[in-house]
Amino acid sequence: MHAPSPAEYAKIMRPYHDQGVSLAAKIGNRGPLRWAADGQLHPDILAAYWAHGYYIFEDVIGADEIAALRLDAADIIERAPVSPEATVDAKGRPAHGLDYGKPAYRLAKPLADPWGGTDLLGGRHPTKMVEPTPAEGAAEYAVFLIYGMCQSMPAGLRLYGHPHLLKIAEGINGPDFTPYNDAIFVKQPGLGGSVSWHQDGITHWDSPHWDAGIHGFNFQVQLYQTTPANGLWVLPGSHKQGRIDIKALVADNGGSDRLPGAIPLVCAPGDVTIVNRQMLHGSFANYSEDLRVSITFGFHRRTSVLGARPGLSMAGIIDVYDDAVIFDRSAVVQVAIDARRQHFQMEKPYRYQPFLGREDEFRFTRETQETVIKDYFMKDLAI
Ligand SMILES: O=C(O)CCC(=O)C(=O)O
Repeated sequence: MHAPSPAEYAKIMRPYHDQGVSLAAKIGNRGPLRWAADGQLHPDILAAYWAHGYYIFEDVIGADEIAALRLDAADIIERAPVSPEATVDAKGRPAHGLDYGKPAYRLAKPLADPWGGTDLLGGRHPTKMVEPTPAEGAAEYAVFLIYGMCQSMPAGLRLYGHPHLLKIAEGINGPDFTPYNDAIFVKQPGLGGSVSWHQDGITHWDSPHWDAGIHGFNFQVQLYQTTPANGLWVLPGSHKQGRIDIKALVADNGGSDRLPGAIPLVCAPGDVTIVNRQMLHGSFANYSEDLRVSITFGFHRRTSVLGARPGLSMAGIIDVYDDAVIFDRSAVVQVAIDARRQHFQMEKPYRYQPFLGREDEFRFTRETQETVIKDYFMKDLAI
């Protein structure tokens, strides 16, 4: 297929969008957060999540908090380097994050698929998405992903300690859950690249303990309205299928990346999705006029991580995830809980089981900014 223009691509995608939206409406799997009488996540929501592999929680993050997150996110998007090798932003200022232990940004060519068909990230994106031709005069690179929000964004750190989100993580992974990583997916209008179809999990597919929850789940907190054109798509139920032969699936679909049965996660600002990391999911190049900024962060069962060898970007960086590494990375959650407590004084903080009784050692202070938050993403628990 020749590379379509954004207008041609919009036409091609239209019927697929309509199909996906109507399928999503049939499944449901969305609504406000609901709690059971014992304060746990409502069992109906948990059952719906385990049945389909995703859930959309509506209106979880309040307008003021979304506004603060938007400001922080806009600031670091603006301060990105202009190219992968550059040390200055588009205004010629020193780029943000130059002193970080790992690059804070992943840039991509406009409307491109930077991972599809490559060996990157364990080769988990084996096929390439359609790459439309960007409009004339488009920037040479666009921000694709941003890492390290707990260090870069005060509102991002507070979000990481959100009591309702952490209670959801507890409901899915148990009270001793561990974090995974965080990354902000940015899809600027007419520039945002695609994320080729993939399953996130890497390490546990052949485990004798394999089940639908062994690779954890990811939140996405949506800062703007998401649409079928700029949003994340998932194949409902695919988290229960084991490792999927994505190449064969696309080949059987005549080589098209418009996989049948998939649905878009259409959200309002402040909605939060959970997506099982074993789900087949991906997103298309954002030819539309709508910005998407999705704050993405995941959580695991502790039993999945303890003793595991790291995968994805952490492969070869840490040998094995032992108690000490898990504790160090989990401390970010505890410090985030305290950063939130200091800011939202009327809110009841989440009580994180691994740190019960040690809260005073992990307050949000100048010291823990250095000892816990600085370069925390060098210890991501990636499996
Ligand atoms: O939001 C997107 O476009 C991609 C998200 C994704 O691939 C992930 O969370 O693993």
